[in-house]
Amino acid sequence: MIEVWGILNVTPDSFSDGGLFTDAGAAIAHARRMRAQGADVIDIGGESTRPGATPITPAEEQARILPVITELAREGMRISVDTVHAVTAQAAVAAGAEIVNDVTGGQHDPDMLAAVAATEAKVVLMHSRGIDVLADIAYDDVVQDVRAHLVERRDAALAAGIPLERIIFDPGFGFSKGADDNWRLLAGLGQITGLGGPVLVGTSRKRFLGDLLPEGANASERDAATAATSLLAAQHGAAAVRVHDVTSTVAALRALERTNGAIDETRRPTHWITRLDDAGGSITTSPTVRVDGIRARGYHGVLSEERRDGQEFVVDVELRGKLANAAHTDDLEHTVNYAAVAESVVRVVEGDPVDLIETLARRIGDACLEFPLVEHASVTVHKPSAPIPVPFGDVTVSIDVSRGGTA
Ligand code: PMM
Repeated sequence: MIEVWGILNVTPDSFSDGGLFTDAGAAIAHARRMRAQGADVIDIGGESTRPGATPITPAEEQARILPVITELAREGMRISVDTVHAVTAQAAVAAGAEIVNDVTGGQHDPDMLAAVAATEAKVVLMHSRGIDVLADIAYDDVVQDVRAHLVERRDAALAAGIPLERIIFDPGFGFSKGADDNWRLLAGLGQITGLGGPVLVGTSRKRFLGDLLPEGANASERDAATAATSLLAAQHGAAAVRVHDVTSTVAALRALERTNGAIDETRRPTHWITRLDDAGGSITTSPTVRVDGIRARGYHGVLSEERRDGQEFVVDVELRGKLANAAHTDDLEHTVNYAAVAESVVRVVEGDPVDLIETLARRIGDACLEFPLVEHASVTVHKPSAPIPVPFGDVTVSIDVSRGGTA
């Protein structure tokens, strides 16, 4: 399952939970609760990004969060520190934080990237146009703009000496984005993955989710919508989600996990994300190889003239199986050679005559399964010249054949 980061705002004024955990004891208790609910990481912030929140000094910020980080790290929790200040990041890492989550991607504090580079910590580079969540929200193409910005921040982080393995990307839902931008970004998340590192998604209780609820619903009523968008993010390739209510999102992600576990790997619809490439962080869908309109003359049919004169058969095949690696290796060995498939189909059509197109389709399916990486073949056989005494367009028979039997 993807990681769930539980949000712990040790602030008097965060937008949905401000003031709840300002006391270190209450904050620690809440973190323990989130861990019990299934949080993998606790993301601790001491300064609110809410519009109009009072800026605080790094010293005040540290006074709020360091005692909490120290205790939670002592208890073995994985901690991320949500800060835009380099000195706070350094102090938090020294206190046991393993991730620095900077909502400005290192742009607010010019010392941030170098400060992280000097530690072993990971860094979250989030897309925003500054700390002000309402700032400047015009985009040509929000997905491509966010992607380009994250590439630029990644390159700045690399130049500062942070290796790629320590970089996490975040498109910054709700930060300098209109409601439609957020939905577009969620739909286009697959284009943000593949930057070389995992993607974190934080939709939790954000204003755009309010669109889904009755007017006047408050921020804490957005948890079901958060669970839904976190699940969508997971399906689009996110490696982690950052949420306030851990229980609801963990349940949603477990539902996804159970469903995925129940589906034969290779029978997933191709638009499903099937693999998170640990090495590159890029996402690969399980490819489907199709060859349509393979033509060959055959002598199949129940009528004597069909057996005598033959006719044209047209075949479409769609192949699925262990083909995902090819997209990474660029090696023909890791997929199926469609020219060889087409030749094999022709051999079957030109081979021993049978009465029924069903039998022919089945034989073609079996021939496809002789290619070692192919596990499923969908075959459609067209018989456009079938002897039918009325005008008609086409006759087809389709069959699915899988290793271990016909589907
Ligand atoms: N959102 C908030 C704060 N920090 N950090 C990351 N990486 N991604 C986010 O989307 C994000 C963030 C907004 O405030 P909140 O702490 O109340 O959710």
